[in-house]
Amino acid sequence: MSEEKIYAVPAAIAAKAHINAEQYAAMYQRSIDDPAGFWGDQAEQFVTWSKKWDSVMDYSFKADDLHIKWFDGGKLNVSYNCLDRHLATRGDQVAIIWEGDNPEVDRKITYRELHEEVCRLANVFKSRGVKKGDRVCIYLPMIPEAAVAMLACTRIGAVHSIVFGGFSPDSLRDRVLDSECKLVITSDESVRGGRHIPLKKNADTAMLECPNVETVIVVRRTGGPVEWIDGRDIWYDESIAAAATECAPEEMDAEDPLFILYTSGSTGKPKGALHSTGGYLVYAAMTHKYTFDYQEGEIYWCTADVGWVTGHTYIVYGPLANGATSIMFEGIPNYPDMSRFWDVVDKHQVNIFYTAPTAIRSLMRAGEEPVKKTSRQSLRILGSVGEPINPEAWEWYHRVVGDERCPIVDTWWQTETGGHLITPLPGATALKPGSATLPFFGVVPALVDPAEGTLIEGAGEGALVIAQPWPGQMRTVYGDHQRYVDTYFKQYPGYYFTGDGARRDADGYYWITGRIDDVLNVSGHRLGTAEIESALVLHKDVAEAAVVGYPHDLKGQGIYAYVTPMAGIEPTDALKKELVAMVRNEIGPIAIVDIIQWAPSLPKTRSGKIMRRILRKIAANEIDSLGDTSTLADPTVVNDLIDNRANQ
Ligand code: 6R9
Repeated sequence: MSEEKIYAVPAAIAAKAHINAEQYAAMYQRSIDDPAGFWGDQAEQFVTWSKKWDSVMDYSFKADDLHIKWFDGGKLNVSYNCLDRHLATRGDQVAIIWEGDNPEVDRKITYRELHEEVCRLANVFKSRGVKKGDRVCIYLPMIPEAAVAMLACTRIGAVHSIVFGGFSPDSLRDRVLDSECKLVITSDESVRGGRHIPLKKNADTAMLECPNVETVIVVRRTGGPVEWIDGRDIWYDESIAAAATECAPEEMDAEDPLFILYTSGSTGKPKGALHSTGGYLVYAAMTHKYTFDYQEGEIYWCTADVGWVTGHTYIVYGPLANGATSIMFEGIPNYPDMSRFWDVVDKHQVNIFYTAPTAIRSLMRAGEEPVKKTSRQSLRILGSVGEPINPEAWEWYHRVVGDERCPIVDTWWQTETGGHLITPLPGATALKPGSATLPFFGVVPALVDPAEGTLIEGAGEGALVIAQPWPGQMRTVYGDHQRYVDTYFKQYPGYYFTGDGARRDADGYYWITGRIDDVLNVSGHRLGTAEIESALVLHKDVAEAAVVGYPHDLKGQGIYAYVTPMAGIEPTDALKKELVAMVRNEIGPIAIVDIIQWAPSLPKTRSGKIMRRILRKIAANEIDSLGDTSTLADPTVVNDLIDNRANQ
């Protein structure tokens, strides 16, 4: 049993770690007993404030009085903390190493250079009428200009909303409209695995229905062809060249909004998770330092995209607040070959490496040779994020990539949480493969019996909730506070509901079992079943659709769609292809339906609710454990679905 396996903290790691096991225990205890004292100290240590806060925390998790405030009354600027305050001591240190898709192309940007470019772009934003509180959409590939744009927003107090470059024009449009962005920054094209993707063209299509966007700034990435709208479109390089190199940082309140990031939920369209300034920055910096045991001068590499929360917190804000050197990688793990990650590790002498289980699993398939032929001696700490890491992948990562020398930090957290909530600390926590282990400072996880709503004490399994606030927590759903309350604070009164299930073992270690709501996690990307269903029913031949996840070797979860065609429509393979293309076009290339099963009808309760529990079981081929089907309006529907199960 993998659970029996325990990896002690390696002596070499413990010797110089920021936090050892005793320190973790003592600090954790204080963070719970005296949260205001604890967080006040952390806020002093990690962030430079232009004015100290009046109160450390003020909150209520009660649905009818929901509010969460951290460091209220405090004033700060995020770009000042990530740039200006480092200039005197590390102006010439590299802040960002950019590794291009092409292995021969890279670029190093010092803190001083980054500071200057951020100021220039902030001045361009201002000249285009962007003011404090305005929203700016960033639709860029993994190029340094993405980090520059984020920091330039924070410089002037604008709120950024990054849309992942893999999202379709429709997804981009919906997000730009929802947050009423007035400026969009994009590039001519993006490059991944040698392929060019026309970002500006996507943006142009989206902008046809975004009348409030006054300016589109275009970064020249490839020099590929673009269409141009005079007056609206401006080139990034030309405009920053003409801008002044100084821009005073806007003084922001701790609770002023910092960014919006759209994320999928159980129902409806993706929601804009809104993070605020002070608490988020404290939490980003602190978790970056302690979870990765980041030591001064180390080279740190998180392979995520800035379009996801991991890229926000652990490529840009956390590392730069701590004055680290952060790698930004434009490419993919298997281009030009399966050694790419490890070649980059050797090339830049990476010490801390943070990636997703889906990448590990796909590399594992190619065998050990592409890894073992590289040195990787610089590596000290490995990290995992995005989905549960299966023990086999964990062991391979540990043995083959880390040569059994590097602790793996399996970090459980969410877009909503801003930073790590359950994670080992390299110098403090003995590891169990597949477990995210123990809570970070100030985090109080609890398990609730989903049927009874009662708390589970000791070892057990249930819905994972959090009992106390932490500074990095999202504050609201942009433009829809009620949705925030309803989604996270209604189901289990007094708790933040994560949407995940978890098991706690006898040592108090947490094992995340995955989403227990209608959110899929496909290759670490979050997708709502409702979004995919809406895309499917847009097709004129589709009457109804129900989407569930099923276990997939590489992706973690695959997308399984039950589709009911319109009366008289012949269900064909050609129609299946059209539907797959339809979803991809509506949402983007991350949404590829793996399996479509034609369903003459769907299993529904008498009140018309689709019983997804049953659909999940059929998709997972667990037909022996369907559970109670007696509440179905027509139980025979289930037999038909089982008999016609699509081949996997
Ligand atoms: C950071 C991020 C959040 C969901 C989360 C959970 C899953 C993330 C995990 C993990 C098990 C881990 N998840 N990390 N599950 N172990 N270490 O991924 O944010 O895109 O919002 O996804 O991802 O299900 O609820 P986000």
